[in-house]
Amino acid sequence: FDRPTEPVFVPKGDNEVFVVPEEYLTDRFKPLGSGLTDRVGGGAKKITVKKISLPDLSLPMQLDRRAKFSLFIPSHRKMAARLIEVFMGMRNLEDFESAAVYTRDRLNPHLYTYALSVAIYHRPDTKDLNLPSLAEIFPDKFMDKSLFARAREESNLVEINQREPIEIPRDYTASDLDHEHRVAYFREDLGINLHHWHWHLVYPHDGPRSIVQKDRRGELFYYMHQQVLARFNMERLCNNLARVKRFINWREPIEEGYFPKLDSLTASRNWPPRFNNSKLSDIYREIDNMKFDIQDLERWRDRVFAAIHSGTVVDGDGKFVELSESRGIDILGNILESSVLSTNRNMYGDIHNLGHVAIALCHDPEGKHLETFSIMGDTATAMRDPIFYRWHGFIDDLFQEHKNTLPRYTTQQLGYSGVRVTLLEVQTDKTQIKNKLFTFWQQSDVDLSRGLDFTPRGPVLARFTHLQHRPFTYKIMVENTGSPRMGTCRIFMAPKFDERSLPMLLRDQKNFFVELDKFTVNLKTGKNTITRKSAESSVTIPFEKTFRNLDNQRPAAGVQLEQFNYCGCGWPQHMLICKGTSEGYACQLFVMISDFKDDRVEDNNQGDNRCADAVSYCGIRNKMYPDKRSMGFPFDRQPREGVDTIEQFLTPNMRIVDVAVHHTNTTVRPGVILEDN
Ligand code: CUO
Repeated sequence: FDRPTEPVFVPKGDNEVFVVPEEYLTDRFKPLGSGLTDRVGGGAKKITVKKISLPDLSLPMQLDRRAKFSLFIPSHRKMAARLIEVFMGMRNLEDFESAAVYTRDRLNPHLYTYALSVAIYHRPDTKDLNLPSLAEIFPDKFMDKSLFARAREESNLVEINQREPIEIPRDYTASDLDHEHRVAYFREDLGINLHHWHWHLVYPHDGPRSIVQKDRRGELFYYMHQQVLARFNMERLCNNLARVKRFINWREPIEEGYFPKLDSLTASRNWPPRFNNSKLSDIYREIDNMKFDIQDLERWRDRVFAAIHSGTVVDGDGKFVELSESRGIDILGNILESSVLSTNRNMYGDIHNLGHVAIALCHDPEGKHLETFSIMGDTATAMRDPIFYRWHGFIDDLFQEHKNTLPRYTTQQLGYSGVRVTLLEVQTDKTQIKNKLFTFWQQSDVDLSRGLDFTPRGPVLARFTHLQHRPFTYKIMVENTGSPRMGTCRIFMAPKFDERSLPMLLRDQKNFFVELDKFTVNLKTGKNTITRKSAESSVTIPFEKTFRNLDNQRPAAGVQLEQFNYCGCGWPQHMLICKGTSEGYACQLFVMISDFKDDRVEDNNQGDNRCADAVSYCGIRNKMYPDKRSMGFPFDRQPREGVDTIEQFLTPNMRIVDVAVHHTNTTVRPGVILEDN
């Protein structure tokens, strides 16, 4: 993975180098002969690469080495699917390694890194390997371009042990004259963007069916992105912005411009900006082998609406498939995204992916200027752009349209007879403060050196500023009048008031509820006290997995990468709650204990629990989604007749409490122990 544009036989670390068969060299290097292949500094470990019969790479080779790669562009998608197939098809680890070495110098580095990551994640013999952070391999997708010149200066002039981290200012992409900039810290957060890249890596929409077909992947596409919107909306409300306006009229100019200020280190084209009031056009780009009209998108959208209202979709043979209460959302997810599991791509098209493309290419829809796509075209960067949320607002609206047709949950389905929640509170750790949460800014460092191909080598750190919160603990008291039994504890939080400071109606508020945690509890007869720490959340990955603690976790010489437990899918812990306001932002915390016998999933697969930090948004590798209820339960449907507020919605096994989120505008240095602030 390291230094993706350098030839593979150049030593990557201090301690190892690949020795490749001569025919693995590209045409440029072949004449230089075998001397090249074992050109190593003293003492480095040589890894001899096995000669295998070479796979047919003609398809993925069509993408230029210096082009950009987008999972949303159909022709790129096919190339990636082919390369994944090649990697997945290698019979053993040695052959896989050999194929990876051979392809690396021939293929586009972005395409290569994506396909290699998917293969490592899905192959049984590499599942123990952990992927390096994409922010380290392609730092140019995550940080300000001015940084790289400074990094070059630092690494050329300053000895390794005297180097200082290069600070990235918090406000580099825009000024507060642009209202949307108030939530730039959310959109541009490193951890959030890494989560999104990893999610799409774990749930590829194309490639061999064996890796695409995962339990409820279409539903998870809906739920994960719905939660991103809920979180973003909450963040907007506490920054005095109205909720996201869905992007529904594609003929209208897009009000929000965005200038990413990212610079591509590896491609010959940079990330183009989008000016205010840009308009979409029909796409006809021979260079990408791609042609579609806005009208195609509209036609597909109308067909999906019609399908939702009739309760059925039509498959490729003209047969009706019911959008049932339990399976409908999963079917729709695959249709809308779309994935290769779509019931009928001819009929329902490829709405979400091509929407990303139309937006990403609105500055050069016909390729006249030889420009390439903007950040909306890459899953590692798309969430930086305000339009991402407006586009997904439209996509989510289609899902909600389907959810609105489903029967409402009855009190019987929501309740848990004999179980009553008698107390819910949350306490900031190491204080006596109850029902107040605290946020502030923190700095963290990322090592850029894997991704920078200039010498001299050695770590070069970039220093980010991101939101952080003081850890807290939930306390829940439950009375059980029955025999000992199990329950699922579901914790959500939502804003209490809308944009006009009026109490929210539940039919609105339900879409704002952000999942904070979900876990199984054992209830004994009588009184039970449940405590749970914010860091244990089932939606997040620990802070250290987003920002590795560089001093403690840098691999010592000889230590293999697999000793890092780096499973990147999961919302970053430092973004678990919204920023709040200085005077305290009013939220409602909600807890529900549901009946475990309705939640339990029978799954005898061993699975892989090491990457199971963020199961709510990412599932568990090689296992079924561990909760039988609809994702988002109990807020995934309209409330029952006569229920207007969350208070009226409650059954005895639920409880709410008012919580205020307070923000202090101070910044703490890296590694400061949070509880002591
Ligand atoms: Cu994750 Cu639009 O699906 O980006």
